[in-house]
Amino acid sequence: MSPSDWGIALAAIGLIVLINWYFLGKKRAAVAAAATPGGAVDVDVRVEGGYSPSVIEVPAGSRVRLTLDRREDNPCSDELVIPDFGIRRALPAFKKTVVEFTATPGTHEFKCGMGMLHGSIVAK
Ligand SMILES: [Cu+2]
Repeated sequence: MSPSDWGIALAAIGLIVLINWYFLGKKRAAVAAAATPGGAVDVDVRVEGGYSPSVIEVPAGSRVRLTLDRREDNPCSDELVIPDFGIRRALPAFKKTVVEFTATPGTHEFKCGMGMLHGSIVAK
C-alpha cells in the first residue's frame, strides 16, 4: 500500500470509531430509576436539541415524576407529548417542568409536539 492508501485506511478507521462512539454513546443514555420509599420515581431529563437521557427505565406500575429541564428556546421542543398517557404539556424555555404519570408496563414513546424529537419510557 502506498502512503496515501494508508492515509485513507486510517481515515476510514477513524470514521468508524467516531460513528460507533456516537451511536453506542446514545444507547448508554438509558437510565434505570428506582422508586423511593415515598413511591414516586424521580427522573431528570435535559431538553436541548433532544432528550437526555432519551431512554428511561422505570419499574412497571410506578408513579413517575419527570422533571424536564429545557435549556433552549428552539420552538421544536416547545411541547412534550406522551400519547400513551394522554399528556401534552408546554415546556417553557429555560425552565423546569414536572410531568407525572403512572408507568403502565411496556414501552411508551415521548416526543416533541411535531414528533421530531423522540424518547421512550420503558416500564418493566
Ligand atoms: Cu419538534
